[in-house]
Amino acid sequence: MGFLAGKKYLIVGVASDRSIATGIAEAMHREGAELAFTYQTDKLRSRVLKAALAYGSSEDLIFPCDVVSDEEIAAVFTELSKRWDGLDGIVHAVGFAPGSELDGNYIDVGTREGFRIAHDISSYSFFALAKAGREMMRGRNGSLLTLTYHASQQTVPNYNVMGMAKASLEASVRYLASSVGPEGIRVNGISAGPIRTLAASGIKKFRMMLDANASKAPIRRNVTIEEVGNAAAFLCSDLASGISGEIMYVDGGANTVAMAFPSDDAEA
Ligand code: NAD
Ligand code: 0WE
Repeated sequence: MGFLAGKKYLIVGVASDRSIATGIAEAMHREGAELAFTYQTDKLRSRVLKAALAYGSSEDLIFPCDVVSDEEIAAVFTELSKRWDGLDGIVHAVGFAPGSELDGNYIDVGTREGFRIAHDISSYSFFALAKAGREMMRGRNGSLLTLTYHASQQTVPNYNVMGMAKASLEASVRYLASSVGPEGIRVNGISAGPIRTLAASGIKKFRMMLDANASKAPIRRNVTIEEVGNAAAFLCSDLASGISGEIMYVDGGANTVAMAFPSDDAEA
């Protein structure tokens, strides 16, 4: 029996079969969890349905949800509570800033509106889902999980305002953990290394970033959505009952290296 047998989770952030949320759904399904999903737009519905069916879910457990809308977020839990008597956790794998904010020197390309959108979609939405899902998680030792990136702590070219939004999201993990811990809910984040997903497509020099990261990482390669999925399933499970307010790195150790020689292996 898997370590998530009998547990029910809502997954927010599937957009393709390469989404980090898809890797998480796969691992959670393998460990016996029941899953519900949301999709951002009608255009993405068929892809989310495909993932839902692949991971043991069904058409009546997928819900529209643009996280900028409190009404749509509320409707997800209204509908979900008609099908499930409770919820053991929410996975938030959502991030967005206008494309123009992620291409060029921060002080040149940054705007007030870009800042607002990045923080609303990438950080506030985690809090909004936690607030709306709180009632369904009551009395079940639930767990909230989000996805972040190390550019919240150290600069990465072009990540710009997303770095601020991820710093806010990581602080939100700690404040939410402190806030809902007394009711048994744990809150954590996974800081993933770079992975080629839809959110990474169109990012200039992403190939170079992947290569640089692989050579810096102690494991000398990039991580996969399956590896992030396994860590996510663990953090959401009772195996992680002592872990809350934590940002766990799943980046092959890249964040622990201050300096790497590019030709390390060749010269060894
Ligand atoms: P992805 O494009 O597959 O997923 C991003 C998701 O965000 C999509 O499902 C999209 O529909 C959703 N989204 C965006 N705006 C939304 C809105 N207004 N309402 C509802 N949903 C919305 O890309 P991904 O890489 O799997 O991203 C998932 C998370 O992982 C993001 O938070 C991202 O910042 C984080 N992350 C990604 C990487 C990477 O290199 N890919 C590394 C570390 C962290
Ligand atoms: O969090 C992310 C992706 C964030 C993202 C990506 C896009 C592209 C398309 C947010 N908003 C948008 N908006 C769009 O219009 N990552 C961790 C992946 C990523 O994105 C980068 C990276 C890495 C790594 C952007 C610049 C530099 C590095």
